[in-house]
Amino acid sequence: HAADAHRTDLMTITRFVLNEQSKYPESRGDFTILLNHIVLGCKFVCSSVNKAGLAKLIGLAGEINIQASTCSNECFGEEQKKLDVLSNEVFIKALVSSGRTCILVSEEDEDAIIVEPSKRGRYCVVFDPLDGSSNIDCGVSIGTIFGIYMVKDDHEPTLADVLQPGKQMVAAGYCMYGSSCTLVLSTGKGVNGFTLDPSLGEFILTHPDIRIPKKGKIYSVNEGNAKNWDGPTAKYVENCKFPKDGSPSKSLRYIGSMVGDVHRTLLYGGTFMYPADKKSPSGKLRVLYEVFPMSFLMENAGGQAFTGKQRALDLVPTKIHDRSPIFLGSYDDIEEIKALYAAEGKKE
Ligand code: P6P
Repeated sequence: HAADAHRTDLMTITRFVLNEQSKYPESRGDFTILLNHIVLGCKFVCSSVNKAGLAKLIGLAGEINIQASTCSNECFGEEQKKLDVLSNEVFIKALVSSGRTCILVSEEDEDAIIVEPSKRGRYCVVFDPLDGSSNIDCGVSIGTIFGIYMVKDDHEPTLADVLQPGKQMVAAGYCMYGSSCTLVLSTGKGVNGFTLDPSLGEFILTHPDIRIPKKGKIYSVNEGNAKNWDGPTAKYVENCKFPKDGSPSKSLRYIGSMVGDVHRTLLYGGTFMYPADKKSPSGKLRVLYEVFPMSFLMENAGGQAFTGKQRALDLVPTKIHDRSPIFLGSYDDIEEIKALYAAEGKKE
């Protein structure tokens, strides 16, 4: 009954990672415990995001949570926390309580969080708890993005432990809150996608061994910044619209939510770009918890990630909220972009 196997042989994300980790005899299950706490955070955010629309509808989200007069006093004045603030608190609490982290960097917090000694472990987690949250009200997919570094020993944690090139990450992933809740993860050996089955409260393997098409028919960039682009970016986008070799034009798809744009690029192929421009010479996206995790996934799916100057994962961040330009996606498409930048470099 092979056809029924998937119905009875439930490959949950925990089981999947346990299987992967069991290949390392020295593994003590710490990573699996850490991941389970990240998964808990994602389940919470998924349920809150789904309710946010409803809460907005019945007038709860974002305003003072005024209950019917029958409600006792403590209901009045309860401010509905913004979803990204709430998500951040949930992830920080989940990660600290895992007892497997020593440093946390969140898009929501100016400073890194050094975990108290009694709760410390060997992992540093960098994350954006709710990337694209400005899109919640219009129902566009948003997501949590995370990257994981491992420290070698239990020295007093410092920022140096997280100001590491992305190639040092041991794992990275995102959870997309859209029509379904999909968690895409890589631990350095390929990329796998899991979809939350709300009836089970489990993430089930639905996209085993994701491989990005070698070449794509889609480009994804905010064309509204075109007047500020540098030469190579402008040339690449021009080639997408008016191919010199007479091939069909590419389609433009851009929803302005990185997780949604990257997830489509990973599954369908093509490129996602947030280039540098005259206004923002380092681009807009953050190195640690947007550029590195998505670049890590792309390379593990057979794609590439380029900053305009170098392989994205080779970048060494100097500050925890550094930004970088990013071009990521299908291997051959990124090769074209690299060639345009190389040709520009030769002119200078
Ligand atoms: P722009 C969302 O605010 C975000 O950080 C990413 O999720 C998204 O890719 C990007 O900014 C969109 O930026 O300038 O095109 O609106």
